[in-house]
Parts: sequence; structure tokens; C-alpha cells
Amino acid sequence: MNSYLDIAPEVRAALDEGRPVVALESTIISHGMPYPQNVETALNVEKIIRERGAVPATCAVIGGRLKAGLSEAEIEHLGKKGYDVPKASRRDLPVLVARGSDGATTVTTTMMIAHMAGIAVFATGGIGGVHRGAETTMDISADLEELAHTPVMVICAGAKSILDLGLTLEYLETKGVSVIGYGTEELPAFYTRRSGFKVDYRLDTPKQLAEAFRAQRALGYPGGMLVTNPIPEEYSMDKATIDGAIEQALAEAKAQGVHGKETTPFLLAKVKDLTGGDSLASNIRLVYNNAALAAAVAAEL
Ligand code: PSU
Ligand code: MN
Repeated sequence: MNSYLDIAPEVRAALDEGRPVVALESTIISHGMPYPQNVETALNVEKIIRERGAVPATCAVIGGRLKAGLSEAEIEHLGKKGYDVPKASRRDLPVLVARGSDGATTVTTTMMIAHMAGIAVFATGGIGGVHRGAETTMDISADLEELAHTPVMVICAGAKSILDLGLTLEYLETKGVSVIGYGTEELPAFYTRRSGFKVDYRLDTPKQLAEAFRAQRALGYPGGMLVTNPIPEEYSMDKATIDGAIEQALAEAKAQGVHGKETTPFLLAKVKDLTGGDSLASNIRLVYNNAALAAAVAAEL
């Protein structure tokens, strides 16, 4: 067991007894939503998972410790500190841990912590991917590399079209990551159910998802699996509205020379400002939807 890892007692008990556990990320808490909705959402997500008989394990770096499972006070702390909590991707962990710092874990580092703890299923909102213009900037999220190497199933609502969704799928294919549509043949685009891009396979039940993941593990693959779960129809956004906001956010990022790890948070914050409460409400609902599916898959596994 990793000497920097703390597994919460409730999570450890569930893992020891073979009960279902679902990992959750913390960048979505510290950087993804405003306070206090971020804390409220994070606690509701945990509640949804518990109501379905699974145990939530929200992951983060707290005081240099890798945490699988947080207390309410720790979630409140991450939500209240917001952007003052550094974003922790793979390359950030060594220094954050050595310094005894806090860190908001991305999809990448949440997968790492989940795997260290022995958790197979992870629910989130959206993943990082290949950015538009990556053919010159080379801005490709470490999330895709982690999916290639770490055996955790990530359940998301697809990716936002701040990214180049076509190139993101190409990259995942190269890396050997199966992209599954849950009840759909089309990659969902986070706020909307459709993107115009096809997923690799459509599966329709938590049991089928669990079977595919078990088969992958039995085949001895090192990598993860990406399950894309479309936002429920009633909460999906108007495509023209969201596309307009994304185009404007991309133009502002370019004009201001935003780059590196700031790109994703900048674009997400701009889109949120431009679309106001609508996008926040949709974002919250799709996370709940993914949490419920993840609990069902964890139970099947
Ligand atoms: N995309 C979203 N919402 C998010 C993120 C991405 O729609 O909150 C966060 C996730 O934590 C993801 C990270 O792992 O941003 C990716 O950052 P980057 O592109 O810098 O790798
Ligand atoms: Mn990047």
C-alpha cells in the first residue's frame, strides 16, 4: 500500500467486504462550480451513491496526503478555498505531496488514487481531451494518458466541445481505450446529448458495462475504460446557445494568450459566466446522473 495514501474507514470497510465503492474527483468541487453549490453538489453526489447501496470515495490531496474518501469538513474546505486549492494532475503530485499541500484532483489523479486504493469505478462530469488547435499547441490532457494506463472505469457525460472531440476520439483509439456510449451510439457533448461523433460501442445496462470491464481486466489490459452517459433530455441545453458561448470563450482565451494548465479552467469559467445559471444547473444534473450509473455498475462488479 502506498505510504502517502489514506483510505477513509468507511471506504476501507466496504473494499474489505467486497461492497461497491465509487470514486469521485475534487477539481469539480474546487474549480468546477461556485461556492456553495459546489459543496452542496459534492454532498448530494455522495448521498445518491449511498442511496444506491454503494460507498462514495471523494478523492483529493489534503495536507500532502492522498485521500480516498473525504469527511464533510474536508469537502467544505475544498469548496470554500476554490481556486486557492492547486489543480493536481499527475505531474503536480510529487511536489504537492512533498510540500504537504492541498490539491484538487483531476480525472487523472483521481484515477491514480482510486487504483492505489483498489476502487474500479469513478464518476465525474467531463474529462479533459485534445484541445482545439492541439496540432500546434500540443495541448492534450493527461486524462487521456491515464485512461491508457490505469485500470479504472470512468463514467462521464462525454467531453465539452471546448475540446476537439474528433481528435480526442482518435487519440483514445491510438491509446487503445474503449469508448462506450451508455444507451447511445453517439458521443455525448456534456451539455448536449449529441456531438455528431460515433462512440466505439453502445451498451445499455450496468450489467453489460460491468461485463465489458471484467473482460478487459481478464484480458490483462493495463488501461481504463471510458463510459459516456448522455445528460438527461430534460436538463440538456440548447446547442446553439452553448456553442456560441464556447466559441466566445475560445476567442477570449486566444486573445489573452491563456495556455498550459490554465486553459481548461479558463474556458470552463468563461462558458459558465456566459451561460449563467443554466449551464450550472445542467452540470449538476449530469453529475448526479453519472453518480447513479456508477453506483449501479459498481454493484454489478
Ligand atoms: N472538463 C470539464 N469539467 C472539468 C474538467 C474538465 O468539463 O471539471 C476538469 C477535470 O478535473 C479534468 C481536468 O480532469 O479539468 C482536465 O484538465 P486539463 O485539460 O488541464 O488536463
Ligand atoms: Mn492541458
